[in-house]
Amino acid sequence: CSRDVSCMPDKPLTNDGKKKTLICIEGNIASGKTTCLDYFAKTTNIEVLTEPVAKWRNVHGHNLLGLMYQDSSRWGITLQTYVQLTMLDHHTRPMISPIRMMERSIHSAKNIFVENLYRSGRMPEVDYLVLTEWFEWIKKNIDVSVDLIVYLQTSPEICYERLKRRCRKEEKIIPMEYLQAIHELYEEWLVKQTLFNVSCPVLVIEADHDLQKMTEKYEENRDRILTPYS
Ligand code: DGT
Repeated sequence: CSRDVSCMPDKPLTNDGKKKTLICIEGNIASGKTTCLDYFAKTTNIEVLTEPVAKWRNVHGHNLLGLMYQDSSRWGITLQTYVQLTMLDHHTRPMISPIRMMERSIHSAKNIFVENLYRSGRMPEVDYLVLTEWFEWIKKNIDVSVDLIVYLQTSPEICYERLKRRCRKEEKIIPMEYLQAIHELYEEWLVKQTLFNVSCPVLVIEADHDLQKMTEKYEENRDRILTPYS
């Protein structure tokens, strides 16, 4: 997520003059992002924004997420255009607390999901180029910067098991290969950092464990995540 910061207005300040902070929780489908956000929402005075997935499932009566899973070559560009809009809405929404935690970001929508559609041959080059131009324009002209990425690192096999268990109807047709491809892109982007520029620190948390152990992990990492910004 490289960006030209020189022309960007500073992030708004809180009443006591502190800079506002955005932390994004990233990870594969069913990696446990919601559980992580729930934990921090319950135990701290920060604001939490979950992924706008409900909107993607009901665009004036159309289930865009479902359409994309049924026929990604046809509906990929439509979903990604809408995801980009809803993510931009989240990034630019006025902050009411000094720290905001957000599920995924406009950056993963583009760097992971659009990239995957394109690489797998399910998005034509021209759709990819138009989305890329939009994305670059947004980064240059609107502050969508992130202060910290928390990457919940899972194995695709565990995500597949969790996905089957939670039984979201649109996701029934997701094959293991899709989770593997998303996993590889996340690793390239956030761990190897060979895919796109990462312009903020990344904290990697192993997230294959059960709920109890994950809660302990969030407790252990709590200061590392929040203290620099408190
Ligand atoms: P969690 O708590 O880690 O299990 O995550 P969820 O279930 O709250 O959210 P997640 O990551 O599974 O995303 C919801 C659905 O939306 C899932 O089927 C993946 C899909 N999705 C999210 N962002 C994008 C995107 O930018 N493009 C595409 N094609 N699908 C996306």
